[in-house]
Amino acid sequence: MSIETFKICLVGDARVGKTTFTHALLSNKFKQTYSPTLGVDLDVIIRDIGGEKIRFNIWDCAGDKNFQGLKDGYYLKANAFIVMFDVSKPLDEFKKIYKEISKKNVPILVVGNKIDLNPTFDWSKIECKDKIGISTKSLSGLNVVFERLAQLIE
Ligand SMILES: Nc1nc2c(ncn2[C@@H]2O[C@H](COP(=O)(O)OP(=O)(O)OP(=O)(O)O)[C@@H](O)[C@H]2O)c(=O)[nH]1
Ligand SMILES: [Mg+2]
Repeated sequence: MSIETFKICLVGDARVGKTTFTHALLSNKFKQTYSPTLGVDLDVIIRDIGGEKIRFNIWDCAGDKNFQGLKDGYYLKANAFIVMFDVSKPLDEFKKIYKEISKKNVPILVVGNKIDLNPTFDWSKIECKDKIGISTKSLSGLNVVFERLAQLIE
């Protein structure tokens, strides 16, 4: 039986927690050390959504500007984007990335990570419909991301 597969591009500034997030999904553990992604990492996450197994192919794209020349290739045929930002840091870079991705006419889920560092983050600063706060450190909200993605794609 074939399993429904979605390509998800996970983007955002360097150090916002993209790779820590996929690592936590796969291991249920928080990774404290930072090692920059070199280009892109591919992770496969399978989740039961509404009684059906869905395979999410997560393209974890480097935030480092040196790899920006490659990103149009990574983004080809994405079913959705996760634009991740750090709720404890300024939002300038997030706003630039969100603006660029929103031109693509593909569903976007905005994920504010590191809620443990700033639990009172003011969400009215994020002017988009589909947004969610998580903490990869305390492993909170991680599965909700996939439920929301599945809703956005269908
Ligand atoms: N306090 C806290 N720290 C976090 C959280 N998520 C990630 N971090 C830390 O933030 C750093 C982020 O590292 P990565 O996940 O590798 O960052 P990235 O977004 O993949 O960065 P690039 O690969 O360079 O684009 C690591 O030191 C993590 O331990 C979180 O929810 N809370
Ligand atoms: Mg990374």
